[in-house]
Amino acid sequence: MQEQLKAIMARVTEELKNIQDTGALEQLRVSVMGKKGELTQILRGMGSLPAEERPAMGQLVNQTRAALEQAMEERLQVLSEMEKQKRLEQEKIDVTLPGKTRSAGSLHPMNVVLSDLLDIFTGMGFEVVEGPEVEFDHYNFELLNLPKNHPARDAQDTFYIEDNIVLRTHTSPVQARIMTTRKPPIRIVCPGRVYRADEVDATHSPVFHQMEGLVIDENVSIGDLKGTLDTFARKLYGEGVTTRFRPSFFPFTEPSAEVDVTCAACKGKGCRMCKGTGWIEVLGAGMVNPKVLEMCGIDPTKYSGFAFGMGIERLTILKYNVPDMRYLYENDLRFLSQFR
Ligand code: 2U9
Repeated sequence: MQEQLKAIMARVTEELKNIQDTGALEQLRVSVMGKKGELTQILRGMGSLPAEERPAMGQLVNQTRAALEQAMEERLQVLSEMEKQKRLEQEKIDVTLPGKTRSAGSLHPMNVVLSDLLDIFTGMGFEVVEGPEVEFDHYNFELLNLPKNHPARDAQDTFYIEDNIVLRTHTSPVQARIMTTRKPPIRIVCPGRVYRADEVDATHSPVFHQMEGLVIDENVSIGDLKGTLDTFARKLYGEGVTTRFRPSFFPFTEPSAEVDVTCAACKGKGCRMCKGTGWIEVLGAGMVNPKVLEMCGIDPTKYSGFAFGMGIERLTILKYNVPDMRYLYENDLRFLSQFR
């Protein structure tokens, strides 16, 4: 038994030198000192020794056990430290490396313009209303005094879904819907997508965006229209900017005007932007045609109103000096990232 103990001690001492990781060390410990380990077996076998030999033998087993435990503990310290160093080496982070920059997005230029417009008009007490893009002929044309056979209803300009259903050609049907369902006073702006069967070029697209406005109340005059649009022009382009009305025609307004705003680039002196005139056309407007009021169920002897409309693409192109409308639709980051 003594020989056995010596042999175990010698063998384990030798094995410990070669062990390179804590997992293997634990395996060795279990094989020697675990429940079924060699040393444990020897301790169990002591029962078969003569009683007088047992104390000395017991002491020897315990000494061997203590010596092995110490040797293993020392090796464990060394291996743990080695493993820790290796882990630290692997997990090393170079804190001087540049970080990953997150690229922030930005509003599309037309959304910048739209939110400016909404700020200006809600600031003047207008409510924002939206409506369907697929619209009945009745709201898109009929109620707006565009009877059957009117040239603007020509299939060249309008996308028909069915005989009496179209893709709206303006946001005016949203106002018509409100007029048929509410009583004055009405003070609304209606932004949204509209559709016309146009060829794509630098200034046209079959899908574009408008914002129209409508005010109806007792005693609304063309002076109120002029004051509202002057305020709008000043808020959009700055103090000193004003509007100029030129006579025009729309079936839904009478009288009607094309509205110019002082050229923001030259403050009215005349430049390339305004082709030397000092004015830029940005709006259409007029007093709501009494026929339209009547068709929408509003008494034209009691109420009057004004309406106006503008193209958001056109306003955006003018604000940022964009040479071609198609840039607004192509989502090319080289274009869009200029508006951060
Ligand atoms: C109702 C009554 C009247 C809306 C109006 C314009 C003048 C106008 C154009 C501007 C450029 C369209 O995008 S554009 O091509 N719009 O000139 N729009 S008055 O008048 C209305 C609307 C609804 C019930």
